[in-house]
Amino acid sequence: MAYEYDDQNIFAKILRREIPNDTVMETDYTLAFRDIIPQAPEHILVIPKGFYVNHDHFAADATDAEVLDFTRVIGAITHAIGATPSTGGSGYRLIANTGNDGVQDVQHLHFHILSGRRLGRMLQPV
Ligand code: DGP
Repeated sequence: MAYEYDDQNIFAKILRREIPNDTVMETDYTLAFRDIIPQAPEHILVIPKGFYVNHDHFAADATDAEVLDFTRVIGAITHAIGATPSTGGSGYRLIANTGNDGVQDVQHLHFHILSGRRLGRMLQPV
């Protein structure tokens, strides 16, 4: 089943500048901004500017340039906030909630970058 992108989702409105955002990094293909309800000292959302519902959609349909840029922006941010273990950082977590079971609230692909405190185990064993 093909994905249908709803251009009324909140991140589409942020991309159109209808809603303000606290931008962390922006490129031709990618926007990163602070989450409105932070769950860690650093809680940043990274979204492609293209209209992709989730990572599956993005992986299938995005151009190589979009995929490369999105991946590099995430890497640049984790470095910029001092979270990367290779530079002495304490680490971080990437989350991409997807679909119903993944409890994805906003239907535009986004990765959460969470950092700045010990985050605990992600899930409890079944
Ligand atoms: P998810 O459940 O993975 O779809 O996460 C959606 C996230 O989006 C959630 O952590 C809160 C955040 N969010 C929702 N509305 C806004 C908004 O208007 N601005 C910003 N910056 N973040 C938002």
